[in-house]
Amino acid sequence: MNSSKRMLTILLALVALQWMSCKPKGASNAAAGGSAEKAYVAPGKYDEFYNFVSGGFSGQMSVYGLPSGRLFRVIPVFSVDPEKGYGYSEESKPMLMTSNGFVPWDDLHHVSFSQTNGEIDGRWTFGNGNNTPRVARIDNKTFRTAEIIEIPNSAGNHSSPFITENSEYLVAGTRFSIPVGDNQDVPIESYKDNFKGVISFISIGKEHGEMDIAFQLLLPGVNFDLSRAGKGPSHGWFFFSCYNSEQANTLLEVNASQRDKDFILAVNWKKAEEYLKAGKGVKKQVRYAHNTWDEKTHSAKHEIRTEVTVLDPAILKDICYFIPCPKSPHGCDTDPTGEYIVGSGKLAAIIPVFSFTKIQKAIADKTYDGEYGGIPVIKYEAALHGEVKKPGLGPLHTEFDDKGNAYTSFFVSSEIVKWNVKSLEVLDRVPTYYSIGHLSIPGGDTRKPWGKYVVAYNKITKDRYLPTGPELTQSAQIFDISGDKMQLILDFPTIGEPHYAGSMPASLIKDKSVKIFKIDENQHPYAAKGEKESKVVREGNKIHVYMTSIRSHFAPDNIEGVKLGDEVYFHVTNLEQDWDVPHGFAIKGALNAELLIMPGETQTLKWVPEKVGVFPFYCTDFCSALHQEMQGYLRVSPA
Ligand code: CUK
Ligand code: CUA
Repeated sequence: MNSSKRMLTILLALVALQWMSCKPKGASNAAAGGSAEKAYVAPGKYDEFYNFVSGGFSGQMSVYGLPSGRLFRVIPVFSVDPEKGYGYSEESKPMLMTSNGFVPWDDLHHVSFSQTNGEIDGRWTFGNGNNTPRVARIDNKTFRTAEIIEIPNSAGNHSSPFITENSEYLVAGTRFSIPVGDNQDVPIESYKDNFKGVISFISIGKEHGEMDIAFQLLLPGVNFDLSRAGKGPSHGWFFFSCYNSEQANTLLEVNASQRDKDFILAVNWKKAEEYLKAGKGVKKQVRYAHNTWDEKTHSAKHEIRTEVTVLDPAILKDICYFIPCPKSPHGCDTDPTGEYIVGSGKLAAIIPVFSFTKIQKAIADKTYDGEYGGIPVIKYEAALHGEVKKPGLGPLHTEFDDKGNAYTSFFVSSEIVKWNVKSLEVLDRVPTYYSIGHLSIPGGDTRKPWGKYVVAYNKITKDRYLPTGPELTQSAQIFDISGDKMQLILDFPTIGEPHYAGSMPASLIKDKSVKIFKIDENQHPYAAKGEKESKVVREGNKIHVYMTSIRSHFAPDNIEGVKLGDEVYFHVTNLEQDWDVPHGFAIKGALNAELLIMPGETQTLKWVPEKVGVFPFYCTDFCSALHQEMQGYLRVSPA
């Protein structure tokens, strides 16, 4: 057994032990008396922070309050959601279109917030889809998915959607290297020759946030895992962790962890911009979807784009640099000053911290250790600020407070470890219940952290909650970090598997929240802006019902003249102009019921009746004392 295999075996055994015993040693697993008060937000009072949490394979994002852990909203992103009619209404279906057709699922791992000058500005929240590589933008004014862009030349869009400090770019680094180019039908064995790692830089419109793929970098066939933008002095750079530098295409011989060190990739994206301007980019034909939600018509538009510009850093030598990083680096995080870059090797017993100043010097002096795939490899020691010694087992992710400290999650030893970024000294550790993945401090990935809480996102809960059959909830835990010692104050269950999450002060969003859509501004082509405009119009075999809803009736509410073979479109306009008075709509037997229509909005349910008869429809969302009466009938006659 070679040493790396032995190391892996030991670590796996430790993981197994951890999962069996599930009791981190020497710590109380309950919030101590007095500390629970810190998570208490009295009835009727608001939380201090919004917490946006990824839903993993549920394809959703959920929004909680910090520190109460109260769930406010689940935002469907890459999933259909009957509660909101997302993926059911004709208007929202195009959001989930891809170059492969309608894909109403994805695996959402990471969230990031738009930034201005390195601080969260509260405008947009982004999320990645791993499987059918996509990135979504959520409008924080409506808590709705406003845009989804597909990423070509990518598979397993894991290293995403991390953002630069003035929201210039989001990145999307491919987890799987794949064949790139015209011929995709190649032997898997030919990995080293034909498979490429690709990083996309997605530009973000200054005013409205529209995403576009500005350029892609063509790289050797490693797997990109996570990334962070530089800040302050390192603004203009991006750092990516990568593993499988062996470029193995099978794990059956533990190929992917043989090398003692994998890499952090440092990307000088300002340099890449210069090359683009100088026309060094190569245009490639591809197909990818770009879907946007129009706030005026309340409808999504789906288009296919066909071209990206690719830069090759093996030819353009001064865009990319590899830095050796021990043992399958997972997290890669930059501290608030922008000087320190923390790599976390999942199988390493130390945490290396790199210095941006030293990286710059190493590049100027060419302190290299040869090349990898045509890209210079900086000498480890030349880039290193220092190592955190024996911090714990299985370091994953690091966030920062506003006092120069770092907090790293340890999956295997199931704990959070606090250490000082400059001195590299370990200051405190607390157990998590159990097997933490990501952790998050409000603003903890930006230049301005609010170092009040750290939230752990755990993969396993075992004995923490009432059992719910074979599957138990995943969960988050809030720790107060305002003092020297971290203190557990609350456990709360999450929706789906939480990976990364972010929090921002409530004040950034709260007063900008949209309350209603103004009915006069509704430009939906089938809107009925008053009851008088309600009508039924036949166009060939299409029946358009211009329907209105207001407390507590629909107009029209008796519909006849529909024949078998017709397609019925219920265009329901909610005439209400009060906050939080949605109406729902569902009809008996329709395949894709239901709609939820917010005040001032028009949404459409398509229904193709399959039998003759009379079909009741009703409002599905309690709206008044007469909600139960809010109903109607539609008659279907033989063709
Ligand atoms: S990953 Cu889940 S714990 Cu996909 Cu960011 Cu590290
Ligand atoms: Cu409208 Cu219930």
